Amino acid sequence: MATSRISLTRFLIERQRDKALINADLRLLIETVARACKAISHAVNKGALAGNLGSAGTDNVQGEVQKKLDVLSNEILLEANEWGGNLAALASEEMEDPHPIPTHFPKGEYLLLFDPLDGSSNIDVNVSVGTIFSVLRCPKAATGGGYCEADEKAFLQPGTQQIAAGFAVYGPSTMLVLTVGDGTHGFTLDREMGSFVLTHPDIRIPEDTAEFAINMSNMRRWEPAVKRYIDECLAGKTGVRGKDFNMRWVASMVSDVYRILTRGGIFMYPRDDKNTAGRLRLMYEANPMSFIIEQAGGASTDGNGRLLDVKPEGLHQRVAVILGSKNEVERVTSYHKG
Ligand code: AFP
Repeated sequence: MATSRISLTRFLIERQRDKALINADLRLLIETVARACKAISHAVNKGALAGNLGSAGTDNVQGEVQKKLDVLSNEILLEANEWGGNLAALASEEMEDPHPIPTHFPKGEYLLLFDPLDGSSNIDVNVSVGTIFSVLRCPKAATGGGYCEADEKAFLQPGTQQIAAGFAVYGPSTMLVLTVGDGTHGFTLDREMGSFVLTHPDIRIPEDTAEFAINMSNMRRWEPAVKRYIDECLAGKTGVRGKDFNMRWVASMVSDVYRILTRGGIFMYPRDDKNTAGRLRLMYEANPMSFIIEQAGGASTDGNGRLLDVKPEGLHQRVAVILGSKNEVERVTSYHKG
């Protein structure tokens, strides 16, 4: 690997040593999650060869059919993060309750939340999927009061309290996108070296776009503000926007968000009369993605206000998500207010 290339480890060491942005425990946490994502990437890439496709024959707490890789990815993340002494508890889309650190391991001040395999309905059709994670601090530890218990209320903090967030996308290349609060940075997995290499430092999202991402099959259910915005995009040059728009919908949030980070765009999963609270999960999908998007100069709202300000009431609560290029998100917000 060319010496000019910066590995994830060097990136984190520099933020620990030079910027005091993170401490050793958080560095270990991020490196451990990244290592788990390498293992998940390997399992995803093996696919049918390892008998990893298809359903596990079980449902998760959301009542959704679990894929074999959902269960495997969750197990990989649990096993990787139990022993480090840096976590008080973990929470996952695939588990109803928080997972305590086994008593034979030391605990730490951090809380890790994750969607182990986002977009899993795409696995069997060989479309990119990914892993999303979010890091909070124990409420008591934040006030020096020691480590919290593995109960739901310790996790119920607004997205503004996140210490770090990231996602992996298992695509043509495996990418890790990360923020620790000083911008958003992209790393590419070098499979020969087995390490993530900094290839997209300081990602900035264009403030304008001509590309939207939404599941159009829900159109009849949308709120008027969303309907107005999409109708104007579809009218293109002939309408008030005066330019034509393109549409993308991968149905893997990690892929749509990564595209928006690289070339701009707006991602919308609004509430509707079927998904009355929205479809995406606040704590381990919307919050980490919103932190990443804001750190890259974009914006994220639930239609009423800044998404990161939403006060959580439940670990698996759903939320409406509109995020991406700042000027477009602000336009949709103004339509909601109007
Ligand atoms: P799955 O993990 O169940 O496939 O859901 C993926 C997701 O949470 C998010 O990644 C997509 O953007 C969204 O749901 C796709 O939803 P639709 O299947 O309704 O388009």
